[in-house]
Amino acid sequence: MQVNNIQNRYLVYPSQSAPRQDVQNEKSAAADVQKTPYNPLLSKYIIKQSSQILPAGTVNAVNGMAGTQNVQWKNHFKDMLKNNEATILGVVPRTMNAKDTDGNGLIQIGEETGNFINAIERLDEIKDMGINTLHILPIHPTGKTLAMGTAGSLYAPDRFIEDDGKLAVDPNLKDPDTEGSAWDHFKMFIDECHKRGISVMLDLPSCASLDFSKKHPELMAKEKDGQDKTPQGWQDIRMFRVWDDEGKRKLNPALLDMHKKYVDACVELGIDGIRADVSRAKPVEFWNVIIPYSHSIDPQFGWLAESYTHEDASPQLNMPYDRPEDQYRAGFDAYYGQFHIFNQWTKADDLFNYMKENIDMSNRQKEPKSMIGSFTTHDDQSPMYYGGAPWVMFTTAMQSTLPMVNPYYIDGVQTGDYFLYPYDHAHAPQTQTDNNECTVHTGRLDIFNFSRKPGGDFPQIQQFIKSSLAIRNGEIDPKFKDVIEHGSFIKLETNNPEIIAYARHKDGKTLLFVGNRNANMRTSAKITIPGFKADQKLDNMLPDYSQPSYFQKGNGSMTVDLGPLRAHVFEIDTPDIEKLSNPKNVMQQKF
Ligand SMILES: [Ca+2]
Repeated sequence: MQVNNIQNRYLVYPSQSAPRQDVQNEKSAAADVQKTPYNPLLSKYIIKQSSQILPAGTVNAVNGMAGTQNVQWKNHFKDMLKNNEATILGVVPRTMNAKDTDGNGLIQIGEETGNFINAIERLDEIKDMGINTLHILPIHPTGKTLAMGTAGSLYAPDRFIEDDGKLAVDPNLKDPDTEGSAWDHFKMFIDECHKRGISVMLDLPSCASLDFSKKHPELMAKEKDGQDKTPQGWQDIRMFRVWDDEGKRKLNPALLDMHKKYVDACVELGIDGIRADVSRAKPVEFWNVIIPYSHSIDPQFGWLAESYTHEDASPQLNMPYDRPEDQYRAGFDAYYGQFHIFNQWTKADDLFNYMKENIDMSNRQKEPKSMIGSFTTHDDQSPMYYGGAPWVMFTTAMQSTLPMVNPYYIDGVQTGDYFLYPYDHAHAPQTQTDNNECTVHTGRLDIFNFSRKPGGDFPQIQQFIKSSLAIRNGEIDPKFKDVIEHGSFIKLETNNPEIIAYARHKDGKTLLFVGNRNANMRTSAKITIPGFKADQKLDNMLPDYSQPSYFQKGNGSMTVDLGPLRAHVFEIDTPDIEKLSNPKNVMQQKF
């Protein structure tokens, strides 16, 4: 589709927004579809109207409410995080299964936005990929003042809970063709996840919208000059006042009360845990109250901190420094970590040093802790920019076999979405907010508008993820699950820092990972593998991609010549590899 055509037919582009060649080359399939001007409000109205003339049986995605009422589910999410057992997909219900029939990226007249009912259609595919946990990005009604995008940022909630104590759910997420409220539909969605063995983690925004702050001044932080406290770069949100008296370390009781009610409302819906957005925006004292409170209601309620690392903590204006270890001590089961900067780790030791630091940190805690494989989140640009599908496959093979890591994807990455939106910064005549600009963070998942379903043109990535997670999930050999989740992590010495090689070992079973970190060139190395035999049979458990690799086996070592970004996982027969390795290369998370 030509960007210029879009400009003429739908949208008024700002003059500085030059059409990009890559956008012009994408998606031309919609050229024949009749176009109508973009108008999200009218779109909603028409969808609603059309539902009234269609027979209900043809439009209900699930068989009414009755089908979801007797779901047997026992939350075990905290244990999943402790045991590195979660495989997570981050999803945005507003776009998750949106039907952008004309392919212009936006949902407009006659098209269907994502909602909780049509999202159910995607759960079987997600389960089939090997995912057992959804990270659901915020689902609250969005603030409309100084808003970002025509739908409002997911992280600028207008309210968190309703007057009746129920979780506040964005009415846009209600399917107009299915009976019940948006809350009912969320409950149906959660039940459908549980039916498939998928746990549900909800995203708790760290700040509130401007509209919220006006309604709840008692909850909001002020600068010394009386101005609202606003995180740098985010005009649409305001920060909470966490202290009543910071000197005496007395927390704001109204804010604690609101968050307890939030936990209650989550448990009522059957939600299994919370992802705390910018967890450092609240002090450990705060989490020391809220997390134990959640466990008093549901001992298996799991907590993931959006926290990175001590050294890297950017001194962002108005945000305290990041302290992942404090977050662990405060009760979080897992944190984000630094894999999103893996593109800057050009040497294998960068990875090994980082893993050692984290395993040591977990071992200092009272119970095991974990990370997520945050190679790409909604805050990061698509990993496709770093090396296309092979990059995603390479990092998939790694995060499927690393210790202390729960694999993580943001929706769209599994099929290679570049997160380019043709309407990027365009001016829309109609909006649900006070903003007519279709704000997008270019190259990142759209969280500001009613946009298309995430996804790209590389289904082979999803197949690779499925094969890779199948090793981890124990589908190829049930013992591999235990090796990957609980086994030792053995760094293997090589004579080339671009080759990443490690073994995972438990109870006599060994998995070997060998990969070429270089995105552009073949790389060779000799890898020392204690206990390895020259007659070892090598069957790569991962699908082929990129260029072929070559292996020359010897006793105690292997010489490899690997294609760019090529990763391999083998089972090898080295029952004594731990004993034969240099002890400083053997790392073990304590359980
Ligand atoms: Ca469209």
